[in-house]
Amino acid sequence: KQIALMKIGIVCYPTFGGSGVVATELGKALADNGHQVHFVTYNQPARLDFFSENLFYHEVSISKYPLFDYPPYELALASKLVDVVRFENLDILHVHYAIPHASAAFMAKQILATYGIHIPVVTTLHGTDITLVGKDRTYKPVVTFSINKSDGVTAVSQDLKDDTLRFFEIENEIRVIPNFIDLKRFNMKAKDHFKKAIAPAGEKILVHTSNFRKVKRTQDVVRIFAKVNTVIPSKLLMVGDGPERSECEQLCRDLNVGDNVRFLGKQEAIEEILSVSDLFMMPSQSESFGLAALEAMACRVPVISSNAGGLPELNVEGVTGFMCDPGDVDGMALKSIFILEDDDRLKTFKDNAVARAKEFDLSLILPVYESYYREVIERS
Ligand code: GMT
Repeated sequence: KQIALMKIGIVCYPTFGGSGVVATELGKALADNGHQVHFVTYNQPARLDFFSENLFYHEVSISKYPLFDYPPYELALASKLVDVVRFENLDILHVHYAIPHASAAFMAKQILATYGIHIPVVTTLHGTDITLVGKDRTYKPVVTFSINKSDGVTAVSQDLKDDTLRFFEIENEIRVIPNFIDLKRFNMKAKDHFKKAIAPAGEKILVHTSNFRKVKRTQDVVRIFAKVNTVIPSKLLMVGDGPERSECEQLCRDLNVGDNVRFLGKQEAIEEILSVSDLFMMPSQSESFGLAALEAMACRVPVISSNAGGLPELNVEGVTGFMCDPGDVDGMALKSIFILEDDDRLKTFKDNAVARAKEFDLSLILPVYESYYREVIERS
């Protein structure tokens, strides 16, 4: 169905984190489809480093005064939103993350009403805003209020929707729209020279990508690998950076697997690393969707994950990989060995992984967002 072109404002954290990636990729795809997309953030979003006639970036700058111990970002954002909506004639605002984006959008909406301008606001819940931050009582009243005051609310998995309804008094309907993947970018690339350099004797390659926060249980990745490595000649690639990285490096030395583990830090061309990998590890304590696992599957990599949050909605048990309880290092090691020990079995899991990823292709999810925007504009 042909959707009329819209002017859409997008608010997100301009980082490599999943919510920033989803927001940026969505904005780029909407712009490719002819919509005019205005990003409003404090920094150029990480993946928005090219020119497109339909893409605009408005920087929220915060003046520093000695009086402010905590610069009021939310107010600067709300003021910027008022400005952008008024002068760019936006049709809708889509904010990613409840704190502080949904509450800033609510304030902007109230101010705009005084100019006789009505702007519908869609809030997308990504996970940490609900599962970690939102449950912190400090923010609970604001999160509840901003969700209830949004004109549309989406969550990236059914599990996140259920959690939100369980922990907050929500009167609004929440629509589940899962994360998506651009299969034109994420697909298996021929990178044999890289594979030979990493695994010269044909060892299997396990991989983990994250921001190395506690919730990712990165030390479990090392422990699982240490067990797998006793049975299967293998290498581990740890991609990304964050607070747990040095603990993981120390653990590699303690477990005597340092020679087989490479810490690659933050990497842009993640699809090239995934393309040489055989198994993706995501043992997270909590994970609302697991975009990094979807990126791996798109590059033909099966997934060993925990069964936390929305992961069972992505990883199909015994088909695209396996799931165990968070912290079940032995279970995840056994399942990893099961997949890696037989080349025919590994190939089947790889084929299944990419087939599953295709169900989340951008071309399928983009129209869902477009018609949701239209629905929200029409009813509000
Ligand atoms: O996983 C992170 O630490 C980043 C986090 C974020 O807030 O950007 O990602 C969350 O949103 C992603 C996009 O919707 C989801 O795919 C991730 O599962 C989710 N992370 C967690 O729930 C821990």
